[in-house]
Amino acid sequence: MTEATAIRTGRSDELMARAARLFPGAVNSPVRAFRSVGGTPRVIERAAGARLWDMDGNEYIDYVGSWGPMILGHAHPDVIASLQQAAARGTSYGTPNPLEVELAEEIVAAMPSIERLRFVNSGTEAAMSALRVARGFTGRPKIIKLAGGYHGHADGLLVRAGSGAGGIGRPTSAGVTEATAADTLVAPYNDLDAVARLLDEHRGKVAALIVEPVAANVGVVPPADGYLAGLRRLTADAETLLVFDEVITGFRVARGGAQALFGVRPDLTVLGKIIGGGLPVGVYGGRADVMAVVAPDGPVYQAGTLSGNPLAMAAGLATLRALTDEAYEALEKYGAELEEGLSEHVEGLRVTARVARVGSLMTVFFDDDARFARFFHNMLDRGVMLPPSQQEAWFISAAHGESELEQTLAASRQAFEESR
Ligand code: KE4
Repeated sequence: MTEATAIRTGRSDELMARAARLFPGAVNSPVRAFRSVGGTPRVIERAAGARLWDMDGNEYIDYVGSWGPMILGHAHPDVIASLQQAAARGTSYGTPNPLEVELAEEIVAAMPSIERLRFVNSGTEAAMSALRVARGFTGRPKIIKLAGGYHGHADGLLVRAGSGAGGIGRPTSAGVTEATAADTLVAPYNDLDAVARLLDEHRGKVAALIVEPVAANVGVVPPADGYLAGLRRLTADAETLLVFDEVITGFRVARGGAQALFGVRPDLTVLGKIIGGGLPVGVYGGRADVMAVVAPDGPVYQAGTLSGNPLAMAAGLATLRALTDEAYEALEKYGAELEEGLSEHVEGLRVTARVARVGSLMTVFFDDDARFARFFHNMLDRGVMLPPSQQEAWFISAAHGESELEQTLAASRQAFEESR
């Protein structure tokens, strides 16, 4: 469907009208609402491989990938089979279970910096818990985050956040008290001097610095050369814990995440998305001496009814086990070819845009949001579903292949022309 031939049966719109009477913004997460691109979100009825189908029967190549988890593509047979087997044994026990142990062992094998970990149910919960652990371990009150970094919606992290929070233009979300925000210090991303100044001004007070080792909630912005190593050095000198938020990059930019790709060992790591294979999951973990403060061993409390849930563990395990070297090679090959094709269109058509990529994470940056919005809808109407925000990354899956590449590049050539 490279011509703009969207089918309208009204089924998607009817569902959205009902949703509007139930959910704020008719959605269960703000960025899905199309607010920064306009128009009405499509209601997706099913997905398989690299594609989605909406309630009106339109087919889309998917670059949202559920915001990261679907690195294998949708409805991967191993994941579905694993989920069916797990579900037949019951959906949740609230007790230790074998799958949580097996998934934890896969994670630790890939990320040796994680010596002990705890499963939770979202990236938000993982980041929030990691910072409570850092404060409990160090006895210090402050944290440093980077402007545009998004680490979920815990109060203290909704300060100069990216993703949907950045888009709403408020430096701090309503409902977050000034007192809470006061313990969150913010430095510009990729600016080591600014971090050094904060650590010096607040000497002995900073429990942790949390960073997305590849910024992906302001679009994709790789770390400057030496930046992550510089953060490692500065935080070690200040006895501040370095927390890598690898909810997006973990098992995405490399099997060992950004910490493997860039060779920097954090004290704590936050994971989510891919390790759950599309089911609710998060992990926080790291140095054994730091994690020793977590209840019931230590005084830092954290708990969760569905933590280590067998279904999420089963989907995560099947996903990590299917992420072979060949899968990573395919992800890199597709990402490189898509980046090259899009860049050729940008240069050939003299479009004011640029392409940024780290592995299978990508963003096309336009010089203004209105142009991005036009590009987004031109692509959507040609059967290519991009993340509906300039702040978000495109997520490529191992299921994206030659036909998706050809269709995406054909659609983008026309979409670039029409968005000028
Ligand atoms: P969740 O609580 O949404 O599982 O994870 C929060 C989170 C933590 N850290 C990073 C680096 C993240 O990107 C996220 C969530 N990512 C957004 C998209 N950029 C999720 C999509 C949404 O909010 O609907």
